[in-house]
Amino acid sequence: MKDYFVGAREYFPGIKKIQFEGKDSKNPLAFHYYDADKMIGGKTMADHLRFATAYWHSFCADGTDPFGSATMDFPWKDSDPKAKAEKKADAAFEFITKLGTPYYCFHDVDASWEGEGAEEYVRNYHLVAKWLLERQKATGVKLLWNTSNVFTHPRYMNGAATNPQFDILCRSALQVKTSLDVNVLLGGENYVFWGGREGYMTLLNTDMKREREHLGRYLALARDYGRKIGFKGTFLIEPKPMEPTKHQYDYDAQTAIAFIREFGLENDFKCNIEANHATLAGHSFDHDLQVCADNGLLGSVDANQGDRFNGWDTDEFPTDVYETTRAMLVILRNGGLHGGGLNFDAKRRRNSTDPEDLFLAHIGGMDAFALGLEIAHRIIEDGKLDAFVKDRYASFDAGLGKDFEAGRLDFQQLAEHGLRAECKLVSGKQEYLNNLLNDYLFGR
Ligand code: XUL
Ligand code: CO
Repeated sequence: MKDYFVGAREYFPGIKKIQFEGKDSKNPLAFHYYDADKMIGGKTMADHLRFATAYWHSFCADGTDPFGSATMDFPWKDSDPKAKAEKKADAAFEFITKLGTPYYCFHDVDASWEGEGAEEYVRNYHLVAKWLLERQKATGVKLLWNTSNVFTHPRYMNGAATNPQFDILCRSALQVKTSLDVNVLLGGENYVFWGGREGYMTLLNTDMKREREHLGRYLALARDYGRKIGFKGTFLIEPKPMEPTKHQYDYDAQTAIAFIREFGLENDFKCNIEANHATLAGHSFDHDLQVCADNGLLGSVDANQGDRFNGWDTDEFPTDVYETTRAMLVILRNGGLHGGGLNFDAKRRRNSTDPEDLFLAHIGGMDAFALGLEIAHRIIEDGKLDAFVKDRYASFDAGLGKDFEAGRLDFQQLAEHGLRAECKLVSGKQEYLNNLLNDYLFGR
């Protein structure tokens, strides 16, 4: 990555390129654990973690919440939407290159703007895509994924691909098609569908079967279009159980995978797992990652964390090393993220208003995942945890247990063995394993 692209002006003055200074450094604007070039198990940290900056939280979310107005004073604000978009692109690339995430992600309307009507929307987006391409070429920053925001505009209040009005389904298809065109231009490695309004508020007004079939057909058609124009990456479905819609069709990883299989999309689609979406569904982050890994459908990750004391999507930066370690265990055992990455779908708190707070937030997230990577690697190398789990299933590695796994026994034979089965109580040893994990975390 080139040092940094500076547009017409510097948007984060006084902040230099963030360097790795090690764990003894007292400099908060430095990495203490993320050392991009450090080799871990044959790959650099950068290649393991494939970090991405999210355009929407970092350069668009101005601190507005349901109870208060904007708190962030973005120096790229401008009453002219075109000038604002161009300044925002400069600010974004300055930030990304100073921070050093190799990738970025965006929604159409994060980087561009709606304008007056559908044709202008398409024109604006192509113009912005040209600016983004120039900045990608100047810096070496790459596009992990883009997506279409088909949930904010009032026209999508009843959904996009699952809207009961065909016209609105088509209007959203225009956005997805344009985003795919832009993706191919920018060499995007994945394309995301998050169905924030694909679901229902009440069954009293909803034909769920028809809506899900529309979504399945729509995704297949988008896939066909993408392949036709040369998109070689992976399509990703990002599950979330609720918020904004009461009941979203891609509730969690298992539901999204069933959907992918039901509509024959498994050769082109995988999942983009977001930590705070998993917890909102009542699962741990590593649970949803493991479900995808077990199905060969772990595509990419939206790296964030929720607040354990409330039940919505707070999109905080990941700082909990216990969680990042458990996530990295799944990712390492999956052989890595392959074409995916760790995208910071996370926002600083609305009262973190200093420009440096945006850097500090990302540095914390990158360091937390770097630590998680190192610890998870150590756990796997050491082998104690894996050996424990393997041993727990030893009764399936020989004799009748092995025959059962190989499909050589019928149900009557299982029952016959049951007649003389020895049903010993074998401890699951969860407390021992929790303590072992703490030993790895705190280096004993
Ligand atoms: C919303 C969310 C989205 C998707 C992309 O909760 O996670 O930002 O990641 O649309
Ligand atoms: Co997300």
